[in-house]
Amino acid sequence: MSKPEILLVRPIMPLIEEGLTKHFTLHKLAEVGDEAAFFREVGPRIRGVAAGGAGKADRALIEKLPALEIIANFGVGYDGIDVKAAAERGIIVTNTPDVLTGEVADLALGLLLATVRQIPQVDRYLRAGKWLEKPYPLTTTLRERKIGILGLGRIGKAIARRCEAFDLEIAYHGRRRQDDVPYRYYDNLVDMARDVDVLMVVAPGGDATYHIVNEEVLNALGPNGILINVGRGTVVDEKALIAALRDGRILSAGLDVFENEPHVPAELIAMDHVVLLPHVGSASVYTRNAMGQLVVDNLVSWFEGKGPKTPVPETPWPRK
Ligand code: NAP
Ligand code: 8YV
Repeated sequence: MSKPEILLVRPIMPLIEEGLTKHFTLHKLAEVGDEAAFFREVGPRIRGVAAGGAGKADRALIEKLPALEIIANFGVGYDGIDVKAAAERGIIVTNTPDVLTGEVADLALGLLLATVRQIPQVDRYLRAGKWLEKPYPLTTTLRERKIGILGLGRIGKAIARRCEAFDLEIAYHGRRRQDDVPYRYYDNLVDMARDVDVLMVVAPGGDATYHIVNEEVLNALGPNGILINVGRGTVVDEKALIAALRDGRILSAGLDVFENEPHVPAELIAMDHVVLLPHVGSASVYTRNAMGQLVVDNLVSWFEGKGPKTPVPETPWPRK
């Protein structure tokens, strides 16, 4: 029997490519010259897609693949997949939850500490020889700060556990109260922002969260407030954030994600009171390998008839 045919939307880590090659016939969209001819001739045979990061699977792509059964996303956030278009066709979408939770939570705490104590700025100061002239100015502190977590899911809870060890008072906002957590719930994001002085964003992207951290939320966070975003760039209105940072309406920000990655606004790059990371929350060899293996395992399991390992809630398995 011939191997199932899989489409790689973008170049993907070697571990995934090698893992998939053992089981499937791979087609790489990035290496296709004439895409129209490819979709006409090969498209009808494609049964699986591996996507993630810049490799999006939108409705237009899904519509070109009439035999598509499964889209395996590299990443827990799947805002790059048109999950509605997939669900309408009964196509399963999988993501990579849990295996990256601790790594991203570690990075979130690192970014919080780096932002509060200005660790990258202090490093730059030493390297520039300025310590020889005078000590670095005193910084703000994490002591006595309250943290509000926007998106108390798997990663949000792992961040909260780490914040407990730092003696931070913790609150959260999401669409619903969670009865099994000891933290204060806010059903209104502006109210939470007013009561905390660190807003930690770890919510998914997509239409429902687009720009929910807006000017009103940032003003409520206030002049001592710090915004950390490890969720998705689209959750924060980046223009409003730049204005709030420029005008001193919030103190600073630590950002791992941006609205239009990998493009970061020049205004942010020019600011010395922000810490900017190139979307590295899960970016260790250990964790990226685990994510990659889960992409392979989902596709292999599906085509062995054992169902997907980690389907997203919108395309449950067994189907409802
Ligand atoms: P998760 O377990 O699904 O948690 C997501 C949380 O967001 C849930 O608690 C949910 O609570 C909340 N949420 C969802 N929609 C919301 C809305 N419209 N308004 C307010 N809250 C909302 O996901 P996870 O595994 O923790 O991952 C979270 C996100 O982190 C991913 O989607 C991804 O975007 C991001 N991420 C970033 C990196 C990085 O490298 N920086 C790495 C991994 C993940 P309710 O259901 O109660 O609303
Ligand atoms: C990845 C992420 O860097 O899992 C996610 O949602 O944002 C990160 O772990 C990304 O998805 C892979 O490009």
